Amino acid sequence: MSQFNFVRRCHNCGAILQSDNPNEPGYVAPEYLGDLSSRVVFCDHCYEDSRYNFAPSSPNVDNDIVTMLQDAEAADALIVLVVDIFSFENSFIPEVIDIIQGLPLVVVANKRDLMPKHQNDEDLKEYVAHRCRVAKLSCTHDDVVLCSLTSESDVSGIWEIINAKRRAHDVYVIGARYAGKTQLISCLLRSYVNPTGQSVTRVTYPGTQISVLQIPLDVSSYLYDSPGTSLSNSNVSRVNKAGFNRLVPSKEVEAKKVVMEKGDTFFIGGLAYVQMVEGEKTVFDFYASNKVETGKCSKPEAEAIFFKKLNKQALLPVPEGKLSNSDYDAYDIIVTENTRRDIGIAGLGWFNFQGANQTLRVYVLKGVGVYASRPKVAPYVK
Ligand SMILES: Nc1nc2c(ncn2[C@@H]2O[C@H](COP(=O)(O)OP(=O)(O)OP(=O)(O)O)[C@@H](O)[C@H]2O)c(=O)[nH]1
Ligand SMILES: [Mg+2]
Repeated sequence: MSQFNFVRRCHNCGAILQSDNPNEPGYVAPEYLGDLSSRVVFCDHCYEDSRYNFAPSSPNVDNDIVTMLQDAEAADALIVLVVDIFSFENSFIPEVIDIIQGLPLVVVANKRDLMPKHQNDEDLKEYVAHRCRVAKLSCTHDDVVLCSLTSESDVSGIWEIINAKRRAHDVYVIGARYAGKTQLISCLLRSYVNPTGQSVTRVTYPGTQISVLQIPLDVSSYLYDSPGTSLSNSNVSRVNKAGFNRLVPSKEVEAKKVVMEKGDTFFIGGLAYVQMVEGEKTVFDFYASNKVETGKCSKPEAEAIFFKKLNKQALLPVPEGKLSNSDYDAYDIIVTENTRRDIGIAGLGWFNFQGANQTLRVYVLKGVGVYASRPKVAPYVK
């Protein structure tokens, strides 16, 4: 009679696991191919990606934006990268980074108002610069401007930095959707003095279909805005309008204390759940919009309970459609550092905790980015 054997595959990329050739897809050390009953197994390649702070998946990028940035590169232009400081860690796009890597850079870290007030601004700037460096952008603390942009914001300081850094070259304002580029441009225009006879116009960028605002800076250089790059690997692209309004914080985020022991599971809306697979009892500070519903479950059938709640819309926000665990990716994050650490989920929020050899299994909707990092916000001490 024919025999059917279970074929073991990498939980992330699906490659068939093998221990024969480290240079071929699906390689894992032989000891990991033993008992698979209690572990999610990654091939070495996928394991390295999640272990060393690389986003498991990057957002898609439009060819027109690539064309525009190739022009920026040829013109040795200044790049003004706008990021939403609440969640930007998974928004870097390797294809974009490759092009802008060698160009002068200003990072406008926007939405400071959503971060806890007690957090030191200089440390936040250093965190943003560090995350840019993790993404392979050359960036220091001094390249980062922290701001909250309302219609009344005074951005004359940002103009000064732009003018000092652009060395009479063009300027391109780029960033992910929803980061605040339009808000920045409208603030910049309020304190803009036009030194030329040319007007500020909306043009179709040469060689592309994209419509950009062209702001003359002198007779031969311009500042261009650009359409936001995709947030395809963020939870914000997985929910409807009502879900989006829950997910995006409307005020300063506050830490919610979550105590977890081995075997506990924490539900985050219907978008993610996190299990403590290994480790001693740990207090986690969880930062997210206060409209995201959460819950802790200590039962072994926590996963089934999550999907029951999810499909009854009892955990908001929920992604659309009827979902099962095959719609979620799982990452085992093994914390080897014994310092404070963050584990974050794109567009949703992050946990801060004292590292102590925990293993956390993070389940997110397929393709949603997860990251591990030094802390963005220090714990509040009274
Ligand atoms: N809390 C807060 N919200 C902000 C801030 N700046 C912008 N926003 C809000 O963020 C949202 C997105 O801002 P936009 O300026 O439209 O962002 P964008 O980068 O132009 O987005 P796209 O055009 O989609 O690429 C809007 O609802 C703004 O009101 C800020 O400093 N703090
Ligand atoms: Mg815009």
